[in-house]
Amino acid sequence: MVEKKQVFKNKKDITMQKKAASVFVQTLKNHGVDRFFCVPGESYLSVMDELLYSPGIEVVTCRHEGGAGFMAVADAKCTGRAGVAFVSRGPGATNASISVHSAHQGGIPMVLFVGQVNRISTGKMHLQEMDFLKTFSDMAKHVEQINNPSEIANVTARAFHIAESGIPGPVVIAIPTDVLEAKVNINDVKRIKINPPLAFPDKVNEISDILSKAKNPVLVVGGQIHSSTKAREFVRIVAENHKLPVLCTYEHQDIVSHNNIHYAGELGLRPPEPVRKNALEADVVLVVGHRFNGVPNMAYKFPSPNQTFIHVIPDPNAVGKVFRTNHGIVADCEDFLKQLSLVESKNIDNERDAWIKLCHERYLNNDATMSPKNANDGLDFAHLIDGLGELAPEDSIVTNDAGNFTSWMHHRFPFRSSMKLIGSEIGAMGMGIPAGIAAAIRFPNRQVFSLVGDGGALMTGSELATAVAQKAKIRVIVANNQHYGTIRYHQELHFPSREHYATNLVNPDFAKYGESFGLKCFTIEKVEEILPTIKKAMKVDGPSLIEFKMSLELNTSTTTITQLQMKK
Ligand SMILES: Cc1ncc(C[n+]2csc(CCOP(=O)(O)OP(=O)(O)O)c2C)c(N)n1
Ligand SMILES: [Mg+2]
Repeated sequence: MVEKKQVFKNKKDITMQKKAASVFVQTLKNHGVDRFFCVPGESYLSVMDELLYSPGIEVVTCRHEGGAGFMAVADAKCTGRAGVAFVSRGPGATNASISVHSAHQGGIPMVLFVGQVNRISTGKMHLQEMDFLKTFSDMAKHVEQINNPSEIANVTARAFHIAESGIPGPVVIAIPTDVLEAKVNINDVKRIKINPPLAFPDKVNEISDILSKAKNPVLVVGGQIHSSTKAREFVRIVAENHKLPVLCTYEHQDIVSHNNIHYAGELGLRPPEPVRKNALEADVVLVVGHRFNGVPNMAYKFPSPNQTFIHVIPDPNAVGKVFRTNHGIVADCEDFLKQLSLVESKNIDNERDAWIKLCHERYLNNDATMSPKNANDGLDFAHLIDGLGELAPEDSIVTNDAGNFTSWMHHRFPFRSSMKLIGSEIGAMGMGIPAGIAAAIRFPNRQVFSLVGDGGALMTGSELATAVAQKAKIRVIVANNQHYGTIRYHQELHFPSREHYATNLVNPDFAKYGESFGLKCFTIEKVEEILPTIKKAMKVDGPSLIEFKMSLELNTSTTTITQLQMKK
């Protein structure tokens, strides 16, 4: 029963006696927060209580803070705004930390609120107490604990500003229980309006000239522009106007339609040789939106010292950090692309069309997109990806977990820029199912396919209960090869001719597992079952799951276990 909350004696009391939790909730709303993902805890009951009287924020109750955090990251990828998660003290925060790490390296805006012990208990190793400033200092863009109740609105507003500005990232805010419950005499705070840094038009013209005069330039896009529909359109126009092949960074290959002649491939994990050539043969490399740390630089080989490197990124600290940089442009990436799309390019060599065609053909004919093979121990995942490619509507959302099964998705699935790919830029297992749930709640009318391995499926599979509770129309596809197949691949590669330890898995019957949560489930054991089963799964008015009995022998889209063993 909802009871009347506070009895005020006179009007003055109303302004004097606001609960900090109340100001906090209103400040969240001012920042466009309409949903957060949580595992509740006794440390922030007052926030939940406040939401009862002040509706407008939907609370998605999750089964594990890792799931809640991944949902917040995925929600950010859907909206372009900070995704929000709420967890309780040390146990909740440490469970959620994988998503903070993922958002940090991926440059994804996120705010994680952590209920903290009362201030009087600080520094005493109180039950579940943790110094979050220390814990998250290497993982988050910013960490802060609100010790003064009067600061609650300001700090909350700044959290969103920091998470979303420059290169976005995760902000962790710890709030002691007694701070939330304190009475304050402050008002809620509105969103801080900040103009992002814009590129100087002269510099944009200079870059346009360099691109026009280049022989084999490439545009590399990813990171920050991934969640902007407008930026995708500017990428398309820039590629056409300036005659550029476009490479996409890891987990961002949906920025460009794969049937667009300008698409030159994905600089993901183990890119196929032809795609590597597209990158390495360029004379000018224009990277927009990505730090160019880690995966896309192909083990620090790209861009090489012989290539002119132009880096557009909204953070001066990211320029020249990893590579010698010829032109560093500290600017909002969408605006840079917009400006560049409006500059008329000149002096473009006629041979540029041939370069674009060559790059696209290399992508189309790369050795990772070979015809599906046969094996005795299960099906080639290529068949499933081909079926999905045939049936997925143009506005589909694909979420993916980590594992070798994704190699077919990365190299074979015909992404369109109208689709959305949501994966973890750190290759974190456990992202696939929660990400699908967050996307299905955000876009209830789009088909959402979540690709997971049998390993990842049981890392955050408990969130299937959340999918059922939320009536999220997610289609989970479990690529079941009964192994941590990726690690088995690395064992064969690096420690050949030995027993293979720790990589084979004992699994549940995934269809029965899903059914026990209330999902409609299917199993695919034959190639001819693929299309009818996907069609049936897509029609389910609620979450559905397909277990795909996959071969371990056909371990990646490029190699088989036997081939790896023959190399020994
Ligand atoms: C949270 C997390 N733990 C461990 C790893 C290391 N890892 C990468 S892939 C993988 C195996 C994935 O197995 P599965 O989901 O079955 O996919 P498969 O490799 O068989 O295709 C592991 C353990 C990781 N990336 N993330
Ligand atoms: Mg597996």
